[in-house]
Amino acid sequence: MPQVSGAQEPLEKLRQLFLGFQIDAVGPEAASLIERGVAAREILETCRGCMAEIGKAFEEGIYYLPELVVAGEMFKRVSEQIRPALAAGAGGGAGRIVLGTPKGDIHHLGKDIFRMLAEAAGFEVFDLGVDVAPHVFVDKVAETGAQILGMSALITAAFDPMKEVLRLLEERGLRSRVRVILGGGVTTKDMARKLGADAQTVDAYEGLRIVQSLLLRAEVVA
Ligand code: B12
Repeated sequence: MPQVSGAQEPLEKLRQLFLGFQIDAVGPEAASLIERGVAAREILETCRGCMAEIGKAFEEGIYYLPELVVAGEMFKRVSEQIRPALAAGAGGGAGRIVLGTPKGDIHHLGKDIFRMLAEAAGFEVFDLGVDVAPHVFVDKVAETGAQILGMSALITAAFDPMKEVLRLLEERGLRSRVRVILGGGVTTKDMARKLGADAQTVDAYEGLRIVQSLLLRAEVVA
């Protein structure tokens, strides 16, 4: 079971509330941390770490689906509090991103975080939601002329649909004009390479940096 300690540094209290499933307390605590100047990124990382611990306990049969559901709700409440801090600096015209969670997977919290950050950095994001069929991703890339396609995967069942997206992009002659980035807890650099994606990350901030640099490189090549 996740360990809850007695330490009290700023983020430790949030961690304890999260791991203690204090659903009504996590939002206010996140708001208070923001007010005290703690970076949104640190708050996010703390909660993501808690989610991973809860996920591990689920895997080990210590927790069940209801705990995952509550964890998802707690993360949503924290996100709502830090949204204004993430959205600071919104601009426009940075580029277009098609984003979604592939077929078979309904997790969306991490995808939503990446979307918030990308929009804040001036990207136009076409968020297709969850359980998205391969051809829907590809149609949207064709329709919008997006330079980036982002897919978020939290379960291994999403691998085959992602592979199919890459195959369809090739088949329809779109692969050379769109950069593909994978994110989400279950993705790895190795699997991204095997699928033929351009990049992978489990950190939304790093994802944003990668997307910006992929676009710069695309401009140089064009
Ligand atoms: C919350 C949760 C749920 C919630 C989801 C709530 C929601 N609205 O999204 C609910 C209860 C619905 C759920 C359901 C299930 N879940 Co679940 N879930 C989790 C849990 C605990 C947290 C996931 C999460 O939101 N993490 C927090 C976010 C912020 O992290 P993240 O997604 O990695 O995102 C970050 C980065 O990766 C990045 N990012 C994310 N996407 C993208 C995209 C791009 C383009 C970029 C650049 C960056 C980026 O940005 C984020 C911030 O840095 C994980 C455990 C874990 N270790 O993650 C299990 C976990 C993912 N679930 C799991 C399972 C098995 C299931 C179920 C099958 C359970 C069941 N028996 O029904 C179902 C799946 C149903 C389906 N078809 O999808 C397994 C998957 C195992 C596997 N390898 O396949 C996990 C790993 C738990 C485990 N250890 O067993 N789950």
